[in-house]
Amino acid sequence: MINVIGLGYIGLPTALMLASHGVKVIGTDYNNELVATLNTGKTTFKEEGLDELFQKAVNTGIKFTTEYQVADTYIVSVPTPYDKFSKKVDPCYVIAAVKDIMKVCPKGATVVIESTVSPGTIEKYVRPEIEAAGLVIGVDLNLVHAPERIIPGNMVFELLHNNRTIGADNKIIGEKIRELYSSFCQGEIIVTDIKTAEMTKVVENTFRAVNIAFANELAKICRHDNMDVYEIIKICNMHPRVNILQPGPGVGGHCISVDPWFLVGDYPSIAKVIDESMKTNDGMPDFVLNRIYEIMKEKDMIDVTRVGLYGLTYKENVDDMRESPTLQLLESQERHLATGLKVYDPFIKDDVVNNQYHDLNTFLEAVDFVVIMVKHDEIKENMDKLKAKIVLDCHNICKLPDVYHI
Ligand code: SAJ
Repeated sequence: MINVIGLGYIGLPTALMLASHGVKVIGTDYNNELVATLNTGKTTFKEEGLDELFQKAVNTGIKFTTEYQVADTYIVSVPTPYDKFSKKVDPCYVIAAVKDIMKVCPKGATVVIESTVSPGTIEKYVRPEIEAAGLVIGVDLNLVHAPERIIPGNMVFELLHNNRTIGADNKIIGEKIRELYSSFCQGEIIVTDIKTAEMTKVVENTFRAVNIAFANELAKICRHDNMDVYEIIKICNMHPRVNILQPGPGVGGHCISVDPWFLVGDYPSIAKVIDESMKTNDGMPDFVLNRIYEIMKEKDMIDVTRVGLYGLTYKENVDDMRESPTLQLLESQERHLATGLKVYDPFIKDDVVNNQYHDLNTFLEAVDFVVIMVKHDEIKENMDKLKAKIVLDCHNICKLPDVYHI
């Protein structure tokens, strides 16, 4: 039996995937409300194919609870935030989960940590907890790190098809966990050691962060000297060895905007490119805010309440707002003691910010200037409604004439 600890964006789909492939699974989360929702038969976030997967898993007997279970394998998918000052990973949730597991687990159980951690975290923080409890690692309890790679927006497909990495202390346990993931994973599964697995995960997200930062920096250079960054990237990408990503209003989500900081925190005197890249990405919401003021000035517009931000989520077609560039921009606006920007996102039904709208048409009636912060399909399908507006398109998706870009 597998006990999946933490039923968030990664733990829930993983638990459902295992259960729907015939593995006996119980999902545990300390959040009563979340567990109650799952037990009423509803998923807790939107993701293509998740509801169908949920139904399948429920039919094959998955259970959800707030209690830790007696199981032979535990999969830990809890958040790993970073400390805003030191930039280092904060492993408190992982440690708490391992401590709770040790209260119930039988001798010889395996703990698989899926949460993203910086290289050495398991060595530095998790092993000592287990040893302090008087358990011998490799005898009483086995440790494995199996970082996930699925992308929000395409999670179910990627869970099935991505290659995976398993880090383990010894081959036998590594192979055992590889077999568990093979129950659903059609990709290649590599077994390595724990520290290598920790590093690969952080490096993958850092690679993307640095590449996005490069695109964002190009956008700034091009803005400074009035060049078309999109045309330039398009042409450069026709070179056989160049593949530049797209600039945008900032980098959000709980991975790419967080994980690279772990390396800066742990290796501050070495990780210079990464540090600068993260600062470049983090500066984008402010850059957009400046663009808004510049364009308002150009258009002799003085009423900021006639400006609307389209999109609140961290990227297109998901309902996840964590570290979203729009939220960062609104925060920055407040720091400048200016407020009044209107906001709308089709994926956010609750009121989460001031001046938030819940219907596209009403939102558009209330503003003259629209800033496309997120390229949801909805706005792509309704571009003609922006015809009479001033538009700042942060994603280069609007083909109307006289559109502004970052
Ligand atoms: N973004 C850009 N320009 C681009 C691509 C993305 O500005 O060209 C922005 C997005 O708008 C978004 C942010 O970057 O705000 C991150 O989005 P994303 O789609 O690049 O990635 P995530 O954070 O949704 O998922 C990433 C993925 N990692 C990699 O692609 C290396 C995913 O595979 C990981 O599983 C996930 O992080 C994770 O959980 O670690």
